[in-house]
Amino acid sequence: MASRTALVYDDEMTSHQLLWNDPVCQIEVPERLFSCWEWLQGNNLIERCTSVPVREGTEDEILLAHSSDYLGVVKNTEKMIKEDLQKTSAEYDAVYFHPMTYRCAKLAVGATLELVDAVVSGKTLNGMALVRPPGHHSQRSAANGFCIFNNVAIAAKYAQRKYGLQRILIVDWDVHHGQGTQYIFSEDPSVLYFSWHRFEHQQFWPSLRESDYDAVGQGMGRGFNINVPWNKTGMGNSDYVAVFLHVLLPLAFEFDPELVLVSAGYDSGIGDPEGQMCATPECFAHLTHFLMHLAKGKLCLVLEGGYHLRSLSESVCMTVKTLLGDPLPCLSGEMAPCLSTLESIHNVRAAHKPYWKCLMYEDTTPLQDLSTNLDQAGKAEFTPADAQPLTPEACETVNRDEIAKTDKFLERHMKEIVFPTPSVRTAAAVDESNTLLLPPSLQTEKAVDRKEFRRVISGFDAKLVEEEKVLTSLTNMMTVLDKIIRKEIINGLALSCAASVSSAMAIKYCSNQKVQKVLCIFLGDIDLEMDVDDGKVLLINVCAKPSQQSSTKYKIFLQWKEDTETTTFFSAVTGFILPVGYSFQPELIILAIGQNQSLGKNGISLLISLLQGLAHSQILTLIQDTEVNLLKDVVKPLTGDFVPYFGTTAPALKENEQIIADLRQQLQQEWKMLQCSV
Ligand code: X5A
Ligand code: ZN
Repeated sequence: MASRTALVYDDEMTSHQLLWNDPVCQIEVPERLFSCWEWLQGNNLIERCTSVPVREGTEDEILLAHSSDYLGVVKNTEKMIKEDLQKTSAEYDAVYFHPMTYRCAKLAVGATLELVDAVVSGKTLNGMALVRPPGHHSQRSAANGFCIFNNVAIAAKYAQRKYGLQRILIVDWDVHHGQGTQYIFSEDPSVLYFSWHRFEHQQFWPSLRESDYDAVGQGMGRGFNINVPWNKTGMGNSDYVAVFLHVLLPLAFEFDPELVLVSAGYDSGIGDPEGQMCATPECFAHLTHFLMHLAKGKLCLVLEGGYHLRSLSESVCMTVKTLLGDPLPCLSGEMAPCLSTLESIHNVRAAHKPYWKCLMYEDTTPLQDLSTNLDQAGKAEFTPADAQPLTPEACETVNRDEIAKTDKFLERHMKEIVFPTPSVRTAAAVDESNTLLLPPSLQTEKAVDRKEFRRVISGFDAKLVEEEKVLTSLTNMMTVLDKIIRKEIINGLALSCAASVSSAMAIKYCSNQKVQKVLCIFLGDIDLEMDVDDGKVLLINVCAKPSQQSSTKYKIFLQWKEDTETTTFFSAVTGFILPVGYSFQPELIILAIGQNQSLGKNGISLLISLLQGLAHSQILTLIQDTEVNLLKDVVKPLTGDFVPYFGTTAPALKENEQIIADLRQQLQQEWKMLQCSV
């Protein structure tokens, strides 16, 4: 069977290389590509993907984004001798040509288009193209920043032409601003371009005024260009995820793309000499995971930058593993975005408020005059290697030491965060009458009547063990939970005759088993007092009926007017539930679906799917038997072969947005990922 993930690669693209001494260009080496390939091989990821052969992009395809004069210039370099290559290179900023450059650049375009064909035609769900030279700095008539043809821009135009796509999202997570892509689509409302980039108040290359947050697009394209400037180096996992949760995802879901293209540069990863950022490889798994929820999962990643070979390769592996549907490692590090990030998030949200319904209730104005005051705030400064003038040889040593330091860090780090994947992903325990509702491939569990289980149950309430039906339902639940805790399965579900009792018991069992932090999300009415005050359990109750209780740090009540099942819920998920979840960093998740929950099936499956970014994807789902019709919709996201789809997320009711905003305000000092303003 063809795998759901395409991989496009050809080692011929390693033949483009620098032939003279140039300190700016020397980091863009052929090994970048080969090292990714080797690392994928070492992790047995290549055989798990559908391998797609590369081809040359045609002239017509290149002309979708470039002028014929410029195509002519590049074509001419094929026959040039070194001196002329050097001369042509010097006409552009940070570019080198080699006799094989034209050929490789055509292969990079063709590889990207083959990937788009595989994904849009439905041959595969998603995929990645490993290409050189990169593309996102390349402009209609200019090479720039190691880029010859703009692979991703051409791909977007190609997908529009060939498949009639009307909305394409381009996410550029490379650490540099893809100004080339921005220029090509700045007046085009059919392509939403998002880029974050090292900016440092315009001090960092390419040092353009139009890389700042207030460049929102022009003419018809106003609102369709999103720039998030990084004004500090040292940005890490929490900064990246905060920008996704509070900027990209709300806008992207409202945009409702039919295809997502990623300018996947990994110079935004730890150890990169260009980026000087701190995001660890698993961060890219999380970014990928978020994007897999758009466009019915149609996601194409195309390599751009990334100059620390180990960091680049580990991050590419994390990306591909996630595309394949493997469980995600937990995001490491302290989960709190820095002040400078909050300033950028605030500014870009303010700048885009006129164009996006999801931002319309913001009461914000840009903070540009604060930025200089904030200059001292934010991340610990990196000590720049060139603080005092160094000889070229000394420079070389410093760089080598820096590279080795990250190598060592990553070797340890990856051992710490990646744990072996259980061979069974999902198991279910439901009573006989309901097994028919489950897909035949699913592993079903029979309740195991263990002394230990009985002890927990009778310790909670002695009467419960006497009722056959209740006892079975609770032992069902514990059988599945126990397997999750023992890492025999990744996630599971159980039907319950009383979701409140089952959740309370599941929490108890976790604490007996020394599971330190449990996130319990309860949808619907809870009809007993939950004992969650020891800081080991965080309860979020999403309920329709207004409760008198007010929220505390570990017991949060989210209620709103029932009307808008998708919209309100959507902003609650990205703007509240996930930020709290990422701040808490649970070891295990209990998701209970009780009575009177007012959410639609799409909402529930989206929540289940996105929650798999937390707790190593370990989720126990409890469904009250009255809600048994939701069984199928719960199983699909758990087994991972389904993408919930919403359609565009229309404007939410002001009162409901206000409820979420107030809660965010109340709890953002406790759960720092909730912050989206300074
Ligand atoms: C694709 C890419 C970076 C160019 C940096 C020039 N280009 N200083 O990462
Ligand atoms: Zn870059």
